[in-house]
Amino acid sequence: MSNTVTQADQTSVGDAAWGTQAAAAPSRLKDILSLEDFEEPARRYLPRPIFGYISGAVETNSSRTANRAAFAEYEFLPRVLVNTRGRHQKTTIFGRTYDLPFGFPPMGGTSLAAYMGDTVLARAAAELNTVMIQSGASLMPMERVREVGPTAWFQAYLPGQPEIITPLVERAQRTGFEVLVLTVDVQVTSNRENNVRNGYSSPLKPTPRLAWDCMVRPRWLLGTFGRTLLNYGMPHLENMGFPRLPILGNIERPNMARDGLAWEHVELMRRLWKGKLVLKGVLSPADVRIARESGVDGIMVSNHGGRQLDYTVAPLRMLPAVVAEAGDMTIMMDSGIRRGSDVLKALALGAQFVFIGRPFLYAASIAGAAGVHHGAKLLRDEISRNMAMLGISSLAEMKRDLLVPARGPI
Ligand code: FNR
Ligand code: LAC
Repeated sequence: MSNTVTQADQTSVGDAAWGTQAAAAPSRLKDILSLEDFEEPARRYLPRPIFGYISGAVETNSSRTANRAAFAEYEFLPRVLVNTRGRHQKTTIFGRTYDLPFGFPPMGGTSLAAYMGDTVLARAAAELNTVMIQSGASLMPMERVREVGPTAWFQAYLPGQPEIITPLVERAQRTGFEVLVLTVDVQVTSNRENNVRNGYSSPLKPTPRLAWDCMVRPRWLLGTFGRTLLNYGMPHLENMGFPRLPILGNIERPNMARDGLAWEHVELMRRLWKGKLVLKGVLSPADVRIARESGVDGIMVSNHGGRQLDYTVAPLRMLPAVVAEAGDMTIMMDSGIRRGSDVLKALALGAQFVFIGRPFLYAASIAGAAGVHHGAKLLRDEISRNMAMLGISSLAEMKRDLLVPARGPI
């Protein structure tokens, strides 16, 4: 990779390892200068229904748009003449110290978009010493992902049925995950008109249109899907708590009564699960309080990347109120983060860790592990540069007084 791609900050900790990854980045990544730049090559690589599923949101896309807009509501108030040559991004959550303040959130269908996507992301996260969360809607058995990803967490999709909850929680426990994430903002399938328009469904229905959409993406057809079929056979939903279900076929998913999931089931999970328990998709401070009282260890403040309830408030805007109710719980956030400046704003508003979804899935699609490492390096360099210009050497110093409301009174 040429020097024009990023100006790596040579002063910060751990640069030797990053240098190796940078040298290995293939030339097709040379024009990718920011996380947003992964989207266009991914659109050209992926079949239309799959790209549409990843990039899409719900109904009017208001939440997805507002997630990005929220970051512009805050500006930096930097401090100067501070020696930051020893700056680093080490972040401790749940008793483990990671090298980065950002990780990869759960994304269903990852291994359909990227060859071995779940293990690629899990392994890359371990190499980067950060967190990857395997989705319950993933296409590789959790046991295999955990084997290559010692820093991976598992995210469950569960209905309000103890007979489904108990075996899945026990399986994740046996597999050795230390953190279990329960996603609570998918009570029902959301109204994703873009999926209907683009011909996406899960499982995918074999139609002439789907065949055509795949044929016009030969690199994906051979390099991702064909290669998967050849080496591993048809991908299946493996971790949903119902029998394995192929990702392609004229089959319906078993109907899971997720709208019956309630706090009593969180209490059941709390009794069963010995590790850290996290709820993903909580936004209301009232729910944060109940979570705290129920013995939950962490909250991911999230609106699912704007993919569930349209017009749901942008998570960034709820952070201060959530933190006020959090007690000892760990507060994490995702939805709309694309820049190092976004990460730093979320940390200033009280998040201890953040996750970035779509860009890292695109990165894994178009360039596998090298793409994921390249994306992580871009973001890590942005954070490092911004830390120097803000006058901070550790992320614990990224406090609210380094922000001002955009265009508002100071
Ligand atoms: C998701 N997300 C998600 N969340 C979850 O809890 N379980 C899941 O299986 C999925 N699946 C999924 C698939 C795809 C393709 C995307 C893009 C997202 C939501 C995800 O974890 C995260 O909350 C958002 O992606 C964060 O927003 P950004 O960074 O994509 O804007
Ligand atoms: C999604 C589901 C899998 O966001 O959570 O597509």
